[in-house]
Amino acid sequence: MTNVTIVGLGYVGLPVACLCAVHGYEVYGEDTDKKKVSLIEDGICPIKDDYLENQFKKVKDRIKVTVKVEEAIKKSDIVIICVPTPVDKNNRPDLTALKAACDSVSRSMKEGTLVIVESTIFPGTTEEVILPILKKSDVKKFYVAHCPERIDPGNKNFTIERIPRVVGGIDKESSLKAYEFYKKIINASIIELKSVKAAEATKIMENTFRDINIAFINEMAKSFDKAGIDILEVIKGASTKPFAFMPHYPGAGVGGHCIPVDPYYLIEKAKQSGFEHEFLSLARKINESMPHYTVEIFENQLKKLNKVIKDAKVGILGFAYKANVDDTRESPALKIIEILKDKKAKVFVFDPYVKKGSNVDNIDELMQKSDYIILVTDHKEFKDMDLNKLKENNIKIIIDGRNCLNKKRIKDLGISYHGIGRS
Ligand code: SAJ
Repeated sequence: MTNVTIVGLGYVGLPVACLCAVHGYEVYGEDTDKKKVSLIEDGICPIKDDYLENQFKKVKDRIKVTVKVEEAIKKSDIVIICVPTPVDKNNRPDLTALKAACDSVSRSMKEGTLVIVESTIFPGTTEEVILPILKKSDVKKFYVAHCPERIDPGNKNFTIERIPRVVGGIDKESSLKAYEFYKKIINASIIELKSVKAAEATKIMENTFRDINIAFINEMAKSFDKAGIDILEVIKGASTKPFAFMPHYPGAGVGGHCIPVDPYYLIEKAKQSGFEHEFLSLARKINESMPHYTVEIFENQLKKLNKVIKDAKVGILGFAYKANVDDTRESPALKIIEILKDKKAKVFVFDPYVKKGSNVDNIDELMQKSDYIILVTDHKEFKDMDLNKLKENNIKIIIDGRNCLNKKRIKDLGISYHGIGRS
């Protein structure tokens, strides 16, 4: 029986642990969040995601989380590191968790262990940071590869086993061992790249590609708003081109643990080798401006009603960073709420997926307490809401931060509507 230890049981590690268990591996898991560990011990999936909860139910008794991580690593042939790699307040890569995980591995791995890192890292991290720590081990031979995670939380089509992967090893044997492992658990193509750096750069490039495209459409939205052009119409038009156009959508901001973070991993690393990523940095600036832009639109609408933002009762629909998930990391809602509070508005928040972020119990209560609404997350519950309730609760302005509501219906109800590049 091949033993696998997964270090980090979050949005990435837990799906990997379930997948390994489904494929018959003896699975050990560890997470520094003891609340998460005790939920898993009690057979409760700590992450709200239909697919993952389903998978977890099938294998929950086969993921051992009580064993100390170093005891587990001692018994494991494969160790997969899936810890967070965020940025600090200056947008510099924070590898604290990764280094701690590597320390545990170097203290306890056995001969011939295959160490795989799935966490997103900048090109050079494996050779410059991870290897020096692992080499502190007295083990003579071990293997190291990078296989960047490609989890898309909430995506029902591309579940983990259906997403193609790339692997790159510190040497040919490491790369081959990682390739063979993923071939066993993933039902999609596995590509071996020629170097571990190429694998590190792949993930950074694919997510930076997404960030600049979102920045592009956010800038177009700001421009079209001035020109009175509905950007959704234009995206619909451009999308009829069967090649060379890829639709992205403007919004109240760019959140999550990937897109707003990964570009900085490259920007900061490139700076060390004397290269300034002007374009990537500008794209980040544009995307980070969207929460402010959303509040600015709201204030402009208030002015038209001769109202001011001080003491305005504003309902925020959505706290999560994207639709139909409970993850709030880097969520634009956090920034929008902060700006509104700085301007002395009274803020009510409701998110059906994030009870702890809500200060009212349901959408009805939010509408009763608010005079104005800013939709930040396009959860299906909000897209399907009964718009008549806006009228019944005398909502005067709705800012549609995801351009997901029926603009005409809202205007016909005599309510001021403004989206992002859509009015
Ligand atoms: N967003 C926009 N406009 C868009 C797309 C997204 O404003 O056109 C915003 C979302 O509202 C959210 C943020 O950007 O706040 C990130 O959205 P996302 O759809 O990129 O969701 P993530 O962060 O879960 O991204 C993951 C990524 N997957 C991995 O890193 C393995 C990303 O590479 C995928 O492209 C993305 O899922 C996906 O396609 O759904």
